[in-house]
Amino acid sequence: MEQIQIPFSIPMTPEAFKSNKFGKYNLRKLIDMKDHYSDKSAVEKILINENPIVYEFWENEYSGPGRGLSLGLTCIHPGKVGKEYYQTKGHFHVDNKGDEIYNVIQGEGLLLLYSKAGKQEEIRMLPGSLYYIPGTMAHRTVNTGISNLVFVSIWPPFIDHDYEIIVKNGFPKLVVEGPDGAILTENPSFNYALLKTQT
Ligand code: S6P
Ligand code: ZN
Repeated sequence: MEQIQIPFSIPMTPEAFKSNKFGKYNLRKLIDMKDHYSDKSAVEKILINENPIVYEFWENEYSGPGRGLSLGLTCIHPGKVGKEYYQTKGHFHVDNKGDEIYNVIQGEGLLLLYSKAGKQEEIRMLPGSLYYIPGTMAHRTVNTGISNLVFVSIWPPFIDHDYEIIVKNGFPKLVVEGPDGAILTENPSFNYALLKTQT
């Protein structure tokens, strides 16, 4: 990929990242996400007729000299699979390395976090707010609104993302539609014992 000239500026919108071919583009459609929803029959039902886009993100990994910063932009589309809202896969940073900053531009959502040591947290995401994610905590974002949830992320370069344990174990909480909007429920398939075998 072409190295971006530094310094630079770019509008914090999916359109700008798309038209500037800024960073590596990643598309996640429902078929890619089928292991990340607890209601498997709801996934299969949708896939009979369509394979909707759940989210897209652009990642610009810093690869220049010295200490740089990597950055990306994520756009989660609005929608649900059964009662569960559209969400990212979620990941750990390998070796618990590298904290991260999220800055929400548009939409509303929830940031789900947990650590292998048993700490967990769920934080509301709103435009104009900034979120500090410790490198020890897995993070997933959920779009609980009716428009795109768009946020910028900034992290130190050379971080590997670990998705494997999330595929097996999910997150401690599910975000589902309640009578008056999104609610958090316990994920019956989540097993802390499985995490104890991980470092
Ligand atoms: C990278 C950062 C984000 C996510 C993006 C997609 O450290 O946390 O750029 O990669 O939001 O989520 P996921 O879980 O599919 O990587
Ligand atoms: Zn991350």
